[in-house]
Amino acid sequence: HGLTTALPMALDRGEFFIEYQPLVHLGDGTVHGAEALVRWLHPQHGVLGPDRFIPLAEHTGLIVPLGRWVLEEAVGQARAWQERHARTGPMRINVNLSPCQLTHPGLVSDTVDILEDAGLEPDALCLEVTESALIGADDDLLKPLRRLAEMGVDIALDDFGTGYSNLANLRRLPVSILKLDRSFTQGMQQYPADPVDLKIVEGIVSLAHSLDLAVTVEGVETGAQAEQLRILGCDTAQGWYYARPGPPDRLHELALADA
Ligand code: G
Ligand code: G
Ligand code: MN
Ligand code: NA
Repeated sequence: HGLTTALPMALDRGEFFIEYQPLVHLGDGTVHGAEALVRWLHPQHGVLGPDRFIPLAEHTGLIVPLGRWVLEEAVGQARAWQERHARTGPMRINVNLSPCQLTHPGLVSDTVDILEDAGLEPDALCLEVTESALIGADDDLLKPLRRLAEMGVDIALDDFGTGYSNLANLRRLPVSILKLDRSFTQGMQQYPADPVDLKIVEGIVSLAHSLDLAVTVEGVETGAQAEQLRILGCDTAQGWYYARPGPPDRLHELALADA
């Protein structure tokens, strides 16, 4: 596969870049932070999304150095935003982790080093792990996440509701945020929303809050969705209704518009 062999060189050549999508408070619409989403500016194929190369990077092991680069870049960016927004409060940064990064022994020490080098407090960082990566996770797999959580790093369960995780299992995971999968948001398309979808989201939010977990919703595309999810008690939201993923200065402008 051509893309697979080009991947390691792409990292050396600086062909990867990050777009940031804001996360907003559903209550007042102010910017809470951003999710880092990696892209590859391929010299022949143009911009490639993560779905095109993350699976290849996972297969070849390049995901470890690539993931470390993303973390370093995103944490540095979060620190730069914080310096420019001292008045508007801390800017938080969400970074996706692959299952392969969870089993890599350097995860905790790399993360600690990156935060220290940038001068960012651990509680400004949120690591997103998919529900499926943690299904049936044993203690060895959870140990590094638990260490990070003890330091103050938030762990979010990404794409929540698409896997088969036992809800009781949530108590065992060092997770502080549920990111409700986009499919639930789609159920809020019409107003009023489908009553069954409403009941399901209501149940998830109530369970999450009773376990002290915050709820983020993904894929919000309309004001009606935002409003219904706010009434259901969801805490933060992300989606095209607020902003598409974009360059770091775009987030700076959005945050300034709040202030
Ligand atoms: O960028 P886009 O909106 O197309 O994201 C598609 C998927 O790629 C998302 O599920 C997201 O979690 C994943 N993704 C984006 N950036 C990264 C990254 O830096 N590391 C990993 N492991 N996944 C990422
Ligand atoms: O980590 P995760 O797989 O959730 O990554 C988010 C993905 O969702 C990215 O591919 C991002 O571009 C995409 N996305 C973000 N906001 C929206 C939205 O409002 N609608 C849709 N359809 N996709 C979105
Ligand atoms: Mn994500
Ligand atoms: Na997601």
